[in-house]
Amino acid sequence: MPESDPVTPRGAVAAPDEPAYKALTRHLPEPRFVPLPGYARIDEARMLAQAETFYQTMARRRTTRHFSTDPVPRRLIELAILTAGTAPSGAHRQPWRFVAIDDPTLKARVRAAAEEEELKTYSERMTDEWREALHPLGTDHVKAHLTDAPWLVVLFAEKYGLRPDGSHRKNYYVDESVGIAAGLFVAAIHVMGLVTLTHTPNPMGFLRDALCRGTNEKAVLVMPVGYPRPDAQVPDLARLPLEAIVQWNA
Ligand code: IYR
Repeated sequence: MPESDPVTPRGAVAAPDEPAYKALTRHLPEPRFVPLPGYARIDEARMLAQAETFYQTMARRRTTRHFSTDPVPRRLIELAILTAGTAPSGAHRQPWRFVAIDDPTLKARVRAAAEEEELKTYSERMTDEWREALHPLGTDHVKAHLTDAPWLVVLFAEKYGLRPDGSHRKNYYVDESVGIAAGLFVAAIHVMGLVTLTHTPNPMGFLRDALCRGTNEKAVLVMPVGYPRPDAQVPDLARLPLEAIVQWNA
């Protein structure tokens, strides 16, 4: 049904130029639309100024492994998770779930399990090429940040939903959706003046058990969140310039 013709009743005979698949959703309720909320154009000078400021802010984001143990209010974690939850997602399934941990015993359990897996990864699972690629980043199996940081936020991907009768409800573009949510989480943490690190323990299975999540979920990232330590360091890295990451037209 063309957008410009909102009065045509559903179930009406499709126009001859309408694709046949349109008939397949005729039994479904009419989708509800509302006016785009809270949008007001801003002038170009302000757009430029805001875009420049946001870029400069994000360009200062760095990943450090050196976290302070200073506490962080729970509301800040809630706001970062709410921000992550604004991500677009396949069929609006919102297939992200966050487990926020500040219980020191649980943090210690996650750290111990992660380190056990990472020791095997760094010693046995990684190829020499991979180990060499990571060498400049100074990573190893010791994950002190998992207990130093006041919060651990574990991001799970909901691979499929579960209906009350136990049947599976398909989710779509889960990796893409969860990846976008993770990016927004990282940005939110940064603009609030905190730091996080996207830790990817491998394999991740232990997190589902330790955090009592369902088999329809898969842990994707463990993100310690906190203040950087006053002596925090980062590897000496540079980001690619614009011309290396963009092509304008063909
Ligand atoms: N998951 C391991 C190893 C690791 C892998 C990559 I690729 C990194 O960019 C960083 C670390 C770990 O978290 O240590």
